[in-house]
Amino acid sequence: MAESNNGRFLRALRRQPVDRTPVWIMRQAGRYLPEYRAIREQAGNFMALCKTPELACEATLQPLRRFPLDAAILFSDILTVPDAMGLGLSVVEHHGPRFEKTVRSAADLRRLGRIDPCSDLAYVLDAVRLIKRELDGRAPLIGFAGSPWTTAAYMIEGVSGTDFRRGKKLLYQEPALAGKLLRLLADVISDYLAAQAEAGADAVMVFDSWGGALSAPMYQEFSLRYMERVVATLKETCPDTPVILFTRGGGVWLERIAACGCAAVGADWSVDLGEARKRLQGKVAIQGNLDPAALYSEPRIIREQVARTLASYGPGPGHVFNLGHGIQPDVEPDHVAAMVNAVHELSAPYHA
Ligand code: 1CP
Repeated sequence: MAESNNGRFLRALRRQPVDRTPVWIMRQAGRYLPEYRAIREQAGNFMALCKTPELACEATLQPLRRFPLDAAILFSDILTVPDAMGLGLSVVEHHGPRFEKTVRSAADLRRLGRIDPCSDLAYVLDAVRLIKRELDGRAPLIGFAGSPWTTAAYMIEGVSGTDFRRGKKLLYQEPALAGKLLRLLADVISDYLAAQAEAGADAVMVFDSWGGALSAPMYQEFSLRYMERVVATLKETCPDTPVILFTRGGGVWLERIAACGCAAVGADWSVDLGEARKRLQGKVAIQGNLDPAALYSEPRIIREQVARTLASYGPGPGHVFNLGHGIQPDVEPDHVAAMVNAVHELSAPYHA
């Protein structure tokens, strides 16, 4: 019997048998959808969209109305955390996110403190509760946050579109200060993810989008170590909520990431899923990893690319299909439909 779209994703994260490989898309809500552009305009700006639970709920549900996705992801941003810590975020069209204040010195750090997500990020938790009510069990909901390092990198830099030179410089020049900031963020992010789980998120994902910018020892010391702390805390506060860790550019470190105690690791497009599966020996589920650029090709080719990705993982449970990173804003929605349908149609034999 076909499973409901509700069970497949969570079962796959637990490496339990499924009827088809579940699929969702990083950044599935967003600018490639005309209906997203419409509500963004209605909200006036990106932060207003995030801070209005009804609109955040609508943005979350939009991709699920178009495509038979196996999970919804909360519409929000990783940068709401530093915003709530007082840095003042704005997202300017065509320029990306920007903070009014940055954190580059001990004095800057002293001005920051632990926040209470239940009050300081209440709008996110209200959105989670509203989305859960609207989903009404049709699909599970993924909550998320940035990793401590990725969040810190934006707080130090203040703007995006850089190579995070300032953040990396701080790690080398003032490792103790960086450590204090990362410890604070690990605590804040643990509280925040636990609050999302408490409000109804069925799984949580940590986006370490800039972990791959670090050298191997720096990654261990300044990124992985603090993600490990987040996972360990969540194991105590919400032991039934699976955690997905995704380091973009982290393919070489998959074993170490998996050893953190997470349920699943995200793989970017540079990873061969079959090899990753051998390396990880069934200890965790794997999420990924079609190249987002593959969605620029015509639907026939997209189907072939999906077939290849499924074949590289091979038969059996433990795979959550996704892109290797976020979807690009200029992708045709029809091409997304071709990918999602191909995953459902072509994956059944791998679970027979
Ligand atoms: O409408 C707009 O112009 C704003 C574009 C936008 C969107 C749609 C931003 C600003 N954030 C989002 C939503 C978002 N961000 C989601 C929504 C849920 C979904 O996936 O559907 C999620 C999960 C994120 C997470 C996020 N924000 C990450 C981690 C994932 C990744 O792509 O690596 C990062 C790095 C950010 C920062 C950020 N926020 C926005 C932009 C354009 C960026 C990237 C900036 C950069 O390139 O450095």
